[in-house]
Amino acid sequence: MSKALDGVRILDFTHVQSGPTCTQLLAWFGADVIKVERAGAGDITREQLRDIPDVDSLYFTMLNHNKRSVTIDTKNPEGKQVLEALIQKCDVLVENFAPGALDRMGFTWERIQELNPRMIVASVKGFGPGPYEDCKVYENVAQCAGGAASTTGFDDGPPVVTGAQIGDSGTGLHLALGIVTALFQRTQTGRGQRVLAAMQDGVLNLCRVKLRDQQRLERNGTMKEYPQYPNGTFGEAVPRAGNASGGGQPGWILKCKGWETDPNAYIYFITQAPVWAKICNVIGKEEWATHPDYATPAARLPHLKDIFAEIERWTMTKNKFEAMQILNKYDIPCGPILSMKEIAEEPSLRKTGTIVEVDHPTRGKYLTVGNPIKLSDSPTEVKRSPLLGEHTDEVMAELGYSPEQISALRTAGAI
Ligand code: CAO
Repeated sequence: MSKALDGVRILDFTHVQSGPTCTQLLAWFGADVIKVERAGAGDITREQLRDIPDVDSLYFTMLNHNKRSVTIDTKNPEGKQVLEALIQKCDVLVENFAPGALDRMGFTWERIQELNPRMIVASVKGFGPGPYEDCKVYENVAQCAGGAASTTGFDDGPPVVTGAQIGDSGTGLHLALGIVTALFQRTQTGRGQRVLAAMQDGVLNLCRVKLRDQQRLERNGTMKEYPQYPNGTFGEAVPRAGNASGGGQPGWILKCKGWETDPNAYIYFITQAPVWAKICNVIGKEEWATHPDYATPAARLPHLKDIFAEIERWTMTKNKFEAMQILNKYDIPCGPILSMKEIAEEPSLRKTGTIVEVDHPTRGKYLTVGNPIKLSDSPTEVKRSPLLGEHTDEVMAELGYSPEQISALRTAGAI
């Protein structure tokens, strides 16, 4: 069966997490992704957080499926020529080097345009143009600069970063959308273009609702769905809202049976307005369905703390899956707090290909997250990540180099 991006060739000059997330998605959609790495070392994540000595780490393998790996020294003059040949052959160059690194290598936008005017050059950087544009950035820096950390955590504690890699993988997703959009526009214009996804911008995009709240706070001085109302005070900026749902339907994380020993024996419970009477019935507080202090969403807002305490008295009598089963019968929105162990073992995620077992020649079998985006006409087959330089000869031959030339370039240290 054909793939959505069949025929698209990507020169993958990415490393660590943000860029590789993007090119892995493109590979899953069918693009031929040629990862260019430094000879001898490769992407630094190959050796980071290793769980098996001398074997590509899970950090690397889980971000580089379905790609080919070639090693080129792009600072060697002959290596540069090989890269030039690749630029002429590819549709997209994706990179997430520190600001200016590609230019220092000699591959400015102008030079790339000369080599291939149809080339799309897609970059992840920490910041867009401005005071911080020259800074190197990692995940948590982006979470802090993009508004996630200041709005995450509890009011009486410090800012908190989230486990979801919204700075790296989130920006990789943004970049992938930019690339396919630019490819689409190229079908009309015939021209390439530059695509930039700054990590600060990507995180802020995901924190959009918090900028909404900043303006609501400035206008009204309060926000009734936040736990600070009516239990505390608001300052000038959007506060940390703990586990409040942040939407129009109040929610909170509640203890379930076993919470004393199991750190994940919790459920997220939403007091959705249309099912309020059912919630009252389930927890044995039938009188709240008509009581003037509890009957309407507006009346409930000042009492949310007490309401969740009462619901928790009920959830603590059930384990999180029992509670979910009972609440689902009444269409009450809720969700168990699932541990990574529970997710890894969940059969339905294996069935859909969201969790996949992959075999690797040096590491053996391991689990990975498959393609979270399912296309009905372009199914994803997750293939193991490449060994360092595994495809150098193959790609060089495709570029037209003879075995003798390949051997000479290898001796010169260019590949
Ligand atoms: N051959 C020769 N040289 C190569 C090469 C190759 N195949 N591939 C890379 N290099 C060189 C680059 O040219 C660069 O050299 P110069 O500094 O002399 O110009 C050098 O390797 C390293 O590049 P770098 O500065 O990007 O790497 P770093 O480890 O110091 O920084 C990071 C890493 C992530 C902080 C930085 O790349 C960055 O800020 N990237 C943009 C934001 C980003 O993507 N961050 C997310 C990372 S995931 O958490």
